[in-house]
Amino acid sequence: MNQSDTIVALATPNGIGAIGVIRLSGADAITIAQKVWKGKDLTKQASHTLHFGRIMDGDMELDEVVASLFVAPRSYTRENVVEISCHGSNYIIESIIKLFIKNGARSAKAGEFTLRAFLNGQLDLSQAEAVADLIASNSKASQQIALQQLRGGFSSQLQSLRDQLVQFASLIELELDFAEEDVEFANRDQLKKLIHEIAKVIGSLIQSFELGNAIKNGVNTVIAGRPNAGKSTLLNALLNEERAIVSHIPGTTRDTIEEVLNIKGINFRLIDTAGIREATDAIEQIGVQRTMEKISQSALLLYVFDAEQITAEELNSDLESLQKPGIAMLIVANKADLLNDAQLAALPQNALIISAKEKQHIDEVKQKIYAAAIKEQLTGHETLVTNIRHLEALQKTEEALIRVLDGIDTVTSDFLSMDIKQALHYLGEITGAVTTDDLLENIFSRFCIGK
Ligand SMILES: Nc1nc2c(ncn2[C@@H]2O[C@H](COP(=O)(O)OP(=O)(O)OP(=O)(O)O)[C@@H](O)[C@H]2O)c(=O)[nH]1
Ligand SMILES: [Mg+2]
Repeated sequence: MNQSDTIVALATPNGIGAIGVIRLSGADAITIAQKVWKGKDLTKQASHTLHFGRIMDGDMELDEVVASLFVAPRSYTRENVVEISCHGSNYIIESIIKLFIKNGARSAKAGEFTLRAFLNGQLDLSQAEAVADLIASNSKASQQIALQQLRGGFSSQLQSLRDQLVQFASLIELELDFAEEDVEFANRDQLKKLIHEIAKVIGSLIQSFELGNAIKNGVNTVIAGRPNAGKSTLLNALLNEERAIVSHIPGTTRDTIEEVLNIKGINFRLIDTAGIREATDAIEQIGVQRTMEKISQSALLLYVFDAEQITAEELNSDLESLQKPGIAMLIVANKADLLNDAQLAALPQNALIISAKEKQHIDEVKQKIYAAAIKEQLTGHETLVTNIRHLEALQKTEEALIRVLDGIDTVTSDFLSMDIKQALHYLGEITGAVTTDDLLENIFSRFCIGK
């Protein structure tokens, strides 16, 4: 990717809208815009100003537009940037982009504006990734953590740890130069203390991934149980919408049904499933298989049973067979409206007693769902790791730190130096202090064009 080109792309979504915004960035952005511009001379205007004018293809007027001017380095990419707000017709947008290309710009690749912002020092890598997360955020909580990461909460924390470690690395390097004399510039006790400190931060960041991932990607929540337990009725009650077919015939739901439910800013992907039993036909059998697959891919299982019909043996055998490590289970006793007091008293202590049909205690189910996934109070300001790439780099950093600690009193400076460098390398991968072309390509190709 050539950094000196001036690039152009539509920054707003494809399709018809009231306006479309076309973004030009690069050394020649303003002069290229000026070539097709009828209005005040854009090359003579101050940064951060708006100008009304016309885009001309030769003598032909294409549109009346507003140009926003950002003069380097005071722009998102730190290059000259012109944003043209035109009328949102596909024809106009395409014609203007073509015109800019004819006059010396080239089409931007996915994420190229943000890549430039990163390469020009406007954002570090984890902040650049936060831009993509922010664009993709679809709930309050996911928007909040993306924003937190964009503000640099995550990277500044890592950066200061890394800086301290760099100091030690250089002292140890110095020892290498004096290898003959057996001197120790880097105080080993201080180094140990620092490594412990860093390892603690890294450890808690690694732990935060579970929650971070839940917030960013939603929590898979399966509703499962025997046929006719009222699973689909519960799904509908939770969504407050007649989404799934409900009937008195056991085996009504055959395929899985997925819908997103937002509880207090977190997205839960509710999955209603085919009732589990010895299937009576091939299609139902596939349905039951799917149920089992969905359960194994979930973070949370709502086990629903018909409190009027089920026997104690059936209940115990269900609970035993469905309990899986790593999957939280909520036990929901349904059809409470059909039970007398004695029957109610006989239900398991830990069961949530509800009537899906009468919409009784549905809010309690929601609260329990939320509490099962989100264990601590969210303030919106916590540093949470949401990105698999970061998680992997953190895990590798942790491994390298453990090697440093293991060897600190026994190995020679050169080995110690190697392990510290490894830790630095992986820490640097998160913020972008260490990058490779592959890594950048991988990250930015996932962005949308125009960002
Ligand atoms: N009385 C009463 N009936 C309920 C309740 N919940 C569901 N039902 C009834 O139980 C029957 C089965 O409900 P569904 O929601 O289709 O059950 P399901 O678990 O999805 O069943 P399958 O899809 O066949 O596995 C329907 O006739 C519902 O009206 C409840 O809380 N009280
Ligand atoms: Mg059903």
